[in-house]
Amino acid sequence: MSGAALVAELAERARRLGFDAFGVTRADARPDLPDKLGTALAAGWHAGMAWMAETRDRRADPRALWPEARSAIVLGLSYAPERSPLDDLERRSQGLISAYARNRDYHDLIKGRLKELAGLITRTGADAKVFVDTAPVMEKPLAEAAGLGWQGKHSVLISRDFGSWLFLGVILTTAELPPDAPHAERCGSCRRCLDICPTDAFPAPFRLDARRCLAYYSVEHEGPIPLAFRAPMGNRIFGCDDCLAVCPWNRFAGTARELRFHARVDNDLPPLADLLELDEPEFRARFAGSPVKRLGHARFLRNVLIATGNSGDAGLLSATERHLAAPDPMVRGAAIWAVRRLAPARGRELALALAPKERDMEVAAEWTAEVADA
Ligand code: B12
Ligand code: SF4
Ligand code: SF4
Repeated sequence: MSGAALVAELAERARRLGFDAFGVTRADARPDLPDKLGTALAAGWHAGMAWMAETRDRRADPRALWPEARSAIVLGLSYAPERSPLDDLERRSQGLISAYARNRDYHDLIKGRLKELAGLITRTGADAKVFVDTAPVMEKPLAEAAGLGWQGKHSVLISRDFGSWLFLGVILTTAELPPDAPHAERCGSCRRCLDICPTDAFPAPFRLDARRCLAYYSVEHEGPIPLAFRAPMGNRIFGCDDCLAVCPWNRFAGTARELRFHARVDNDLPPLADLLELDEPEFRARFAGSPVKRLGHARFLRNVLIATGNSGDAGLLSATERHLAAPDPMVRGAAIWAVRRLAPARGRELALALAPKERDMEVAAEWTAEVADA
C-alpha cells in the first residue's frame, strides 16, 4: 500500500473514531526542540517535574526515543466546554475543575483509539507505537509540524476550528508517510493570554514558567502550595483554564462532540461544603475514571481547603476546622491557612491552643505565617 493510501485510510478511520483533527509529519521535523527544551530546563521552567529533565534527549527528538521512527501521526480530540470557565471564577463557594477534567480521563479514551489506528499501520508490515501525554514526546510542537494548529503565546496548541480545547495524541511509525505542511503562527499582536494570567507565569510570549503556574501547583505539585500562589488560586481546585479561555480563536469552537468530555453534573462547580466532607473511599468513588482521581485524596483536600480559604464563606468554617486534626501535615497546613483567612480572630484563638502541640515544624509555622490579603 502506498504511503498516501495509508494516510487516507488512517484519516478516514480517525474521523470515524471521533477524532477532530489529524495530521502527519516527519519524525525529525523539529530539529529546534533540543535547544528549546534545553532553554526551558536551564531556566528551571519545569519546576518540580524532574522527569522532564531526566528524559530530555528522548523527549526533544522522537528519533532518539525510537531510532527507526520515520513519521509521526498527530491526532486531536476536542473537549471544548459548554461555557467559558472564566464565567465560573466568581462562584467562590463552589470548586472549579478545569474543563479537561470534569468527566472521563482522556488518556483512557484516546489511547484505545490510537491503538486501533496503529493496528492499520502494523497490518502493512510497518511498526507503530502510540503516545498520549505521559510519554517523553513533545506533542504540541509535533502537532504544529503536522499542521493541526500552532503553539499560541500561552504555549498550548490552538486550532482554527477547535480553539485551545484539543487533547493531543501521537503515533510514531517506521512507515514513510507523506507529511502535511506545518501550520503558521496566527497570534499576531494579541497578548490576551499573557495579560490574564493571575500569576504572571509567562516570562516571555510562547514560554511558560511552571514555577508560577496554577495548573502546575494544583495538579502536579506534591507538597504544600507556596503561600504566594494560594490567594490567586481562587476557587480553582484542579487545573487552570484562564489563558486558554480568553483566546479569541475559541469563538470558532463548538462544544465537544465527545459526550464523555462534557461536564458530569456532580463535577460542574461542586459546592466546597460537599467536597470538604469526602473521606478517602468517597473521594475515590466520586472521581473514579476522572483525571482528578490521580491527585489523591490529600492533595485534593489541600486544593479544596485553599479554595475554601478564598471563598469568604464563613459558613464553611466548622467543616474546615475538622481538617485541623488531619493525619497529613499538608492537609493540616492548608486547613490552618483557610481558617485564618475565613475568620482571623478564630485563627488566633486556635493558634494559642493548637500551635504549641503541633509536632511538625512547617505546620506549626503556618499558624504564624503571613496570610495573603483577600
Ligand atoms: C509538562 C506539561 C504541563 C506542565 C508544563 C506546561 C508546558 N507549557 O509545557 C503544566 C503542569 C504547567 C501543564 C499545564 C497544562 N497542560 Co499540560 N502538558 C505537559 C506535557 C506532559 C509535556 C509538555 C512539555 O513537553 N513541556 C515542555 C516545554 C518546554 O515545552 P513547550 O511548552 O512546547 O515549550 C516551548 C517553549 O519553551 C518554547 N521555547 C523555548 N525557548 C524558546 C525560545 C524562543 C525564541 C521561542 C519562540 C520559544 C521558545 O519552545 C518550546 C517548544 O515548543 C504535555 C504532554 C506531552 N507529552 O507533550 C501536556 C499538554 C501540553 N498539556 C495539556 C493541557 C491541556 C494542559 C492545561 C490546559 C491543563 C489545565 N487546564 O490545567 C494546562 C495549560 C497551561 C499552559 N498554558 O501551558 C495538553 C495541551 C493540548 C494542546 N492543545 O496543546 C497536552 C499536550 C496534553 C495532551 N496530550 O493533550 N502541562
Ligand atoms: S494555566 Fe493559569 S496560571 Fe498557568 S499560565 Fe495559564 S493562566 Fe497562568
Ligand atoms: S490569546 Fe491571543 S496571544 Fe494568546 S494564544 Fe490566543 S491568539 Fe495567541
